Amino acid sequence: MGRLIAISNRTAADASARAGGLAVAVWESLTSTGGIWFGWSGNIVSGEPGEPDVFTDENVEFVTTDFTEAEHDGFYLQYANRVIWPVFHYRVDLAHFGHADFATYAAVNERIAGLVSPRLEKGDSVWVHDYHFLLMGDYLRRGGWDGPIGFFLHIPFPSPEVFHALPEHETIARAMCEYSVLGFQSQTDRSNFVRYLVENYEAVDEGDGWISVFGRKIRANAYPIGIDANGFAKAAVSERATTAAARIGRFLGGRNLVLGVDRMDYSKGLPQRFEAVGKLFDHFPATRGKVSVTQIAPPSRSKVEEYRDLRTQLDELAGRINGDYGDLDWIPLRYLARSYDRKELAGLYRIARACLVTPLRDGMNLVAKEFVMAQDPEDPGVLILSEFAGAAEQLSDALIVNPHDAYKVAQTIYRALEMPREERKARWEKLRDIVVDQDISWWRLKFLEDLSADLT
Ligand code: ADQ
Repeated sequence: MGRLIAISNRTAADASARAGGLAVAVWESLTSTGGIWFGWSGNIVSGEPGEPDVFTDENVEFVTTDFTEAEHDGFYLQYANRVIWPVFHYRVDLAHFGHADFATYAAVNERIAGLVSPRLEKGDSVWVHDYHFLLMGDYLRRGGWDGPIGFFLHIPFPSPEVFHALPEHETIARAMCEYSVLGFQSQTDRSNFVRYLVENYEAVDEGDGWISVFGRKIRANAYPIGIDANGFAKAAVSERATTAAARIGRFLGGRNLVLGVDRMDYSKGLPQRFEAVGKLFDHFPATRGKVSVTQIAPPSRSKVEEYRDLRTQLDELAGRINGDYGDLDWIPLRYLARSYDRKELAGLYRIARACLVTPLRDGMNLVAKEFVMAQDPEDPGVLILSEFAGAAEQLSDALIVNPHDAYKVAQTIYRALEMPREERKARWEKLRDIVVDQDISWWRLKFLEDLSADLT
């Protein structure tokens, strides 16, 4: 394979950002082949953006550009995060549609494509990431590039009926079909996309991922993203992890820990989860005083109104549950609105008796996989996983729940707490095998193999 050219909203230009899943995978791919990584610098400027910042680290060149205030607002805050994000997570009710914002979204895709096109050389492969750049392939084709372009969608692709709510659905779908390979997190997402093309544009699913549509053939497959599984298992027994576990252990005082770890986002189902916790203490009185639920949820996108509203809602719900059930020496539901270092999180996962991963919709959900890898093989905790997380397709040996059914979630938490060690071990071993086999390197190689097949 020749050079790899990656495009994502944020890059790992700052070495400390290379700890996250996506950043690690893209960085590994780029260093193994050499290449260029394009994206936003993270800066917002009041005038014109000026020349991009170009620098090299190892054999990777970074090309990052500032956004103007209008671009940051229309492209990032509005169209990406207040239109695509809610619609793709089935929350059409939260979308704020606006033609002007779509125009800015398209203009940013076009401007960044304009930085990429002149730097492309024969033999290169382009890999575009996520919902910020759905139109990138189209602009690169218009710029004259006819080599392979892959696209990976980190978030769900909604059912055709929901996708139709997007006023620009046809423009977006046609642009997506300019990619050579389209990657989705799950079979559900892939079949939603294909069904949309079949129902609207007489596409034909040719098998083995191939689809004929708009007079050409493209490839669409599910490539479930993984984590650095062995690295995470090591992190869970590091000194930092053990110290974090000991700190929370002092607070627990022998009680069982039920843990949640999420970015504070309405797709993660946090109010519904808190309601289920209330039902746990209500319907299963044996848990009162014996279980401590801790939810870690650092605020994200706090410039967006819906995210500020969520924060208020969670504060109220947690306050009410603690008011109703708490006692002088027991806080039933602790909610920490901050982030923790990866090793500290690993230590917390390891000490938890159960982990609540109950999003209403999620592309994959890496927390579920991290929790699995952090467990003590001799005494593992139980994963409670939403049927609406992409991870549920792979992790079917978790306790699978419908996050909207608060009573059932409460009952499942109780079941997890009562589960005999033998059953916990048997379930965990199956989960671990999948997370180890289908790790981050497996994901990257599987995608790049299909992308390079397009070169022949
Ligand atoms: P996210 O929506 O961010 O990712 P997720 O997959 O769970 O969701 O990844 C979150 C990451 O942030 C995990 O690595 C987790 O450890 C970390 N994290 C969460 N809370 C934290 C905290 N309090 N402190 C520190 N770290 C924290 C998007 C999609 C997902 C998809 C990923 C990758 O929405 O569906 O799985 O991209 O493709």
